[in-house]
Amino acid sequence: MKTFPEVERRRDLSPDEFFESYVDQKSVVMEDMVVDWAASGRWNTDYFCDVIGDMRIKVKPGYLPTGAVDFLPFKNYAQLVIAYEEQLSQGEAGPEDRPPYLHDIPMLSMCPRLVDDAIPFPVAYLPKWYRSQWWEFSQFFFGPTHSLTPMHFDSLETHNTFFQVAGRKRFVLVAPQERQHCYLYKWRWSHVDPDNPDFEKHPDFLKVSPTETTLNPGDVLYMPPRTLHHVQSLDLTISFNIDWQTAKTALRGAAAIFRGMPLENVYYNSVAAAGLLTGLPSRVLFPLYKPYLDYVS
Ligand SMILES: O=C(O)CCC(=O)C(=O)O
Ligand SMILES: [Fe+2]
Repeated sequence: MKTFPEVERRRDLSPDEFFESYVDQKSVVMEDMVVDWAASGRWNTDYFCDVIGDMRIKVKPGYLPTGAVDFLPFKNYAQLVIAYEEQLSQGEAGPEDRPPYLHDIPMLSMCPRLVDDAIPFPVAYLPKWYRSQWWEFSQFFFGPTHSLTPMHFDSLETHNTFFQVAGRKRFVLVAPQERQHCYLYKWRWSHVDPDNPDFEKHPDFLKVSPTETTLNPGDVLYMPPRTLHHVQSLDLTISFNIDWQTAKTALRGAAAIFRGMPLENVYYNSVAAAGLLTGLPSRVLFPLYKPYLDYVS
C-alpha cells in the first residue's frame, strides 16, 4: 500500500469556520466529532441483528461498479461476516474471500431507532434545508475487513459528510482540480487504483497528488463536490454519509448536464436546487428526491 500526505485534521472546528474555509474548497477530518453518540458503543453486529435481523437487505460482492446484487436477511449476512472475520484472524482467509459489502442503503430512514443513536447530531454543519430530517439523506455502510469502494466521485457532485461509527476506514482522496488526470469512465468511476497505479496505462496520473486519511470511530470526514475517493475498510466497519448541496452547488450540478452528467442526476440536483432556493421544506420535496438514494450506486 502506498502512503500519501495526510488530509488536514481539526478538533472543535466551528460551523462558521467550516462553511467559510472548507465547504466547496478542501477536505477535512473533524476528529472525534461524534465520539459521544450512543451509536459509538452500541453499533456492532449483534445490535444490528437485534434491530434489523429479519430485514432483507441488498449487498454487493466487493467489486464495484459492475457487481451483481444479492438480497438476504441481515442476520444471514451477519453470519457470513462473523465467520469471515474469525477466519481472517486465524490466517485461514484472505481479502479475496471476503463476503459482499452492504453499502449505500438508506438504513436510517428504514429503521428510525438508529437515528436516536446519532444524537446530538451536528446539524449546524449542514445547510438549513437538510436539518429537520437529515437522516433521510443518509446512506449506510456495513462491511467486512478489506471491503473496497474503488476510486470515484459522488454522482450528483454533492458535498459528502461521512460519519465513521465502528472500525477504521482509509480514504485516498484526489482533489477535484486533478480529476481530469484520473481516466474516468461511466461518468464518475476512475480506472486508476491509486495504491497500485499502472503508469504505463495511466501516465497522466503522475500529475496527481493524492492525500489520505484513516478515520477512527467518532471521526467525521468532509469532502467537497467532485473529490475522488478510494475507500478501504481496515476492520469490520459501520458508517454512514450524507450527500448534500448548497444552492450554488445544486445549480452547478443541474448545469452539469452540459458536462455529461446523466439526466437522472440533473433531475435530482434540480429538486435539491428548488428546495434550497425557494425554502420549500425538504419534507415536501423529499419524495421526489428519494429514488436517488436507491439508485446511487
Ligand atoms: O465507505 C465506502 O466504502 C464508500 C464511501 C463513499 O463512496 C461515499 O460515502 O460516497
Ligand atoms: Fe462516494
